[in-house]
Amino acid sequence: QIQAFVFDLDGVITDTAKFHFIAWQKLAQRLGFDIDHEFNERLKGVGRMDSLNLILQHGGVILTDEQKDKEAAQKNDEYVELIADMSAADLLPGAREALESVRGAGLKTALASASKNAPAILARLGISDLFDTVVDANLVVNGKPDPEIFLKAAAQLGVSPNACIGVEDAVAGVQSIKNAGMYAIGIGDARVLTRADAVIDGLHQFDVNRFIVKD
Ligand code: B16
Ligand code: MG
Repeated sequence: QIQAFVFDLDGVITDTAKFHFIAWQKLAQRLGFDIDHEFNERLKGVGRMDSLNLILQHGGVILTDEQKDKEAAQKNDEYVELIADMSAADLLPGAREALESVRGAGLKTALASASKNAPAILARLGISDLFDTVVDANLVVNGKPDPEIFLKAAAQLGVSPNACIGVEDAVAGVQSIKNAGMYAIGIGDARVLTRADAVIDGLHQFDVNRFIVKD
């Protein structure tokens, strides 16, 4: 019996990837190289420091740990400035309706995001009150595909993982859900999200009744 849904943020509820891209591109250019949109795809769902390491590798640049901390902080300052202008207009189609339908069916909702900025983004989008609990990167040690973030969300909800459904757009995110022992809904291309139990184009196609059994 399904009791809760655990949602990823970027690519599911809103598109922050475009803001991350602008800030990462600035960082790359400071260091003398470029990143493109295709490369940006590899950063989706990947935490801040792991993303920085992938970018540095891509540009063939080696930095000390101290320099990395400084660059990551500057990137985040720029990113925070970009997301300050976000509003409900930045919700992806069907996102609010999906959250409301889950709650309307008497189920719990959680957010599982690799972003340390997740609570601030929910506030900007005006949907903080639609989540029973939020697990962001500040609360976990291991990034996706490790199951830690989804398991922590289930624990905070007080629900067994096998009574949860996870919703993710990234390959590593779907793996994290499956590693946690949950049913996985993928958002995107079924040929890419091969481990997902079901794949839809976006939350505008989400129908809670398709995934729960009513008694
Ligand atoms: P921050 P998600 C992820 O969000 C993004 O997809 C990823 O590109 C980003 O690097 C990561 O959050 C960390 O974000 O720098 O704000 O802590 O998809 O897990 O919601
Ligand atoms: Mg995502």
